[in-house]
Amino acid sequence: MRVFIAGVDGYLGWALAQYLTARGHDVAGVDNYARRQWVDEMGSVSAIPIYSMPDRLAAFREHYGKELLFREGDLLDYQFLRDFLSDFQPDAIVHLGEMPSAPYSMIDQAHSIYTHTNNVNGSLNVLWAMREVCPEAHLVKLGTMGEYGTPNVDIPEGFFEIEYRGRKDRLPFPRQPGSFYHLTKVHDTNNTMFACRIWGLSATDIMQGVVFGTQIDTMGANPVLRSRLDFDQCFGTAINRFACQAVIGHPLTVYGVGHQKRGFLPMRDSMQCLTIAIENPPKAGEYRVFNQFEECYTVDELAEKVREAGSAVGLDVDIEHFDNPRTEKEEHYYNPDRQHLIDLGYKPTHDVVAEVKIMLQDLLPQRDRIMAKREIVVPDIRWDGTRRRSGVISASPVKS
Ligand code: NAD
Ligand code: USQ
Repeated sequence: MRVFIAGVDGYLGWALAQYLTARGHDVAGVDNYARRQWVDEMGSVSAIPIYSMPDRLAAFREHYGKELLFREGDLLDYQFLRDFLSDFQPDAIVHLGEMPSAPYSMIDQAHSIYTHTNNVNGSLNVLWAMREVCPEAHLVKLGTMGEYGTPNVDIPEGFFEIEYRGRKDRLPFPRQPGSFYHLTKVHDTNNTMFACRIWGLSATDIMQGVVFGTQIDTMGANPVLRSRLDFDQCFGTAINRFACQAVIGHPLTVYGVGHQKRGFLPMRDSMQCLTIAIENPPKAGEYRVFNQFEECYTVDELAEKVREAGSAVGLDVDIEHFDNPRTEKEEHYYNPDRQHLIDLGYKPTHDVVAEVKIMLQDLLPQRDRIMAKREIVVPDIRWDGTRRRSGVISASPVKS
């Protein structure tokens, strides 16, 4: 298949380009390198060193014996996007090209407006360009499990049957997101669903959980083929941050009581699931939703798993609870479905500790690089719009 990846220089995009190419697909991609600038703005670096796109493309060609057709550009530049899609004529478009951080979107007015402009308008451009130049293509749109929030009932995959005042319907499940970033994904969902309904486009809206991991098998040993891995308060996600904290001997920063539950999945499962969606497209005009995660865990449980993986590689890992910079429920019910991908053949990894051990082994050689940024590990971006660095509220008892 001909697959177009928006956001191909990113954490998931660079890995997906390789995974799909290794499976025999032809890949093209676009990126404006915004992620590199955001992390720089946070005063941080990728823990795994990343190379320039020309270097990445050369290593890609050598390793896979195939070109990755790349153009630098912005999804907000409609003409550029439409021309690229028109030239490439994709069978599938994987849209990963958005600003992905909840804390970044909460910094201040300017960052929340930027997040909305970039994400909602960029996604609208993708929909309009598809309609104009490749209406038969299948859009695989990255949404987030965070669109649903944490309701006190089970979470279905996008839609649910409801009976109200004696009448029944199948309606979109209510969205109660927890940040301006997560809200952009809800707006994208509505726009995508609408475009499918009125223009007959086909889309899979992926409600993905939090991804972790440093590598997928196809990357091999060449460092230029590695994806980035961030640990700052905005662009480091929970397990990735914990793994980096573990290698520098910083206590793992569990926010609040640590009972917040989320769906998590290793990067290799994310690649497997996205590929399943691409290779099993919906019917023409269909809009479908897949919940995509391996399993649900509390943040506390994950910190314990990182501690367990750490002790297996000789690291003594402490866990501390910090006052929560976010406004979120710390005790709640959480039971989302994820049956659609399982029905299509997804085999969840089910071994978080083994995956974290691989991460720690990859990250240990980067200890000095991470240590140099030690002072930015504890968060200071708060959901009330102020800046105050979180303090320790309690330490977890050390397990013997
Ligand atoms: P990322 O920031 O590493 O990747 C996004 C890429 O898109 C970056 O390289 C960035 O430069 C590019 N980009 C952003 N705006 C652009 C624009 N206007 N024009 C061109 N390029 C642009 O993020 P990621 O972790 O790889 O996530 C990819 C997608 O998956 C995002 O939409 C994110 O919201 C979603 N997602 C990620 C996770 C996760 O845990 N990583 C979980 C659920 C959903
Ligand atoms: N958390 C900690 N300590 C940390 C970092 C996070 O306890 O050091 C907690 C947070 O309070 C939150 C949970 O861990 O309860 C997850 O936080 P996160 O930063 O790992 O994930 P989140 O902000 O939800 O965002 C990430 C990605 C985003 C994606 C989302 C999927 O950055 O792109 O959409 O995961 S989901 O969580 O399902 O919405």
